[in-house]
Amino acid sequence: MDRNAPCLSIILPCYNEADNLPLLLEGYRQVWRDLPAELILVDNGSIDSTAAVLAGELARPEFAFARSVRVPQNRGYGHGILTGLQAAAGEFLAFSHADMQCSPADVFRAYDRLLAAPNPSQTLVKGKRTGRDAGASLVTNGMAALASTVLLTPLTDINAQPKLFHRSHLARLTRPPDGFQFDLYVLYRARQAGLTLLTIPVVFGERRHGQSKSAFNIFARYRTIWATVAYIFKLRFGGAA
Ligand SMILES: Nc1nc2c(ncn2[C@@H]2O[C@H](COP(=O)(O)OP(=O)(O)O)[C@@H](O)[C@H]2O)c(=O)[nH]1
Ligand SMILES: [Mg+2]
Repeated sequence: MDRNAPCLSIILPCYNEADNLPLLLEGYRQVWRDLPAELILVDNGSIDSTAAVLAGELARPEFAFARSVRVPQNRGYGHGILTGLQAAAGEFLAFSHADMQCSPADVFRAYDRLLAAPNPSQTLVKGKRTGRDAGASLVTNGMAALASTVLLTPLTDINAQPKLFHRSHLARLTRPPDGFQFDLYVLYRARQAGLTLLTIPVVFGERRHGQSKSAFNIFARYRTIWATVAYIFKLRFGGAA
């Protein structure tokens, strides 16, 4: 690998997150390390002012560690992350969320954990949420239990962020789903390949601006849950892997 290539690329998919972007960049700037690393903000076909805000913020010298890629038309969360991963130059690749629910420091904590592992290139580090209310934990644990049972491999807190792995894992993502099931697919492929999965505890805060697109009301939440249940069975029995 090129000696000047970044050791770490952090991908944040952004869909209509214009109001969060200045806070997000400032959050990353505060914890940024003296490493050859890059932050890639994926404008995932946003229809708010994300493109203009990104252009303005990324022109500022203090955010020189960051760049953006744009998906012209939104195809879903997973497709946005994949676009960022494919544009990344880092030896290790991380992704997380852009709505300020996840602490920027978590990515670097995950990186420390990965480098301390016996075989970092065969390891995936993921967040595991703590301190959540009982209802949210029930859904998360139920989904993880179902996925673990149907897919015959242990999985926990599938949608916690961040996720971090060696770039060689990208080649295993041969049939990535476009939507919110992307996280499950990344973890399942890691299990299939025999990677070691390690977790770090993380706390998810409240979204700072805007609203969740996957769970903005009870119907959206159930739709997302149902789509994920269907996807779990498709992964196991329908050749979706
Ligand atoms: N819903 C949705 N979120 C996207 C998409 N592309 C990127 N994202 C980002 O994915 C992250 C999580 O989305 P969010 O709606 O907050 O989902 P939740 O946190 O699971 O309720 C945010 O940073 C979004 O900006 C997309 O196509 N749809
Ligand atoms: Mg969110």
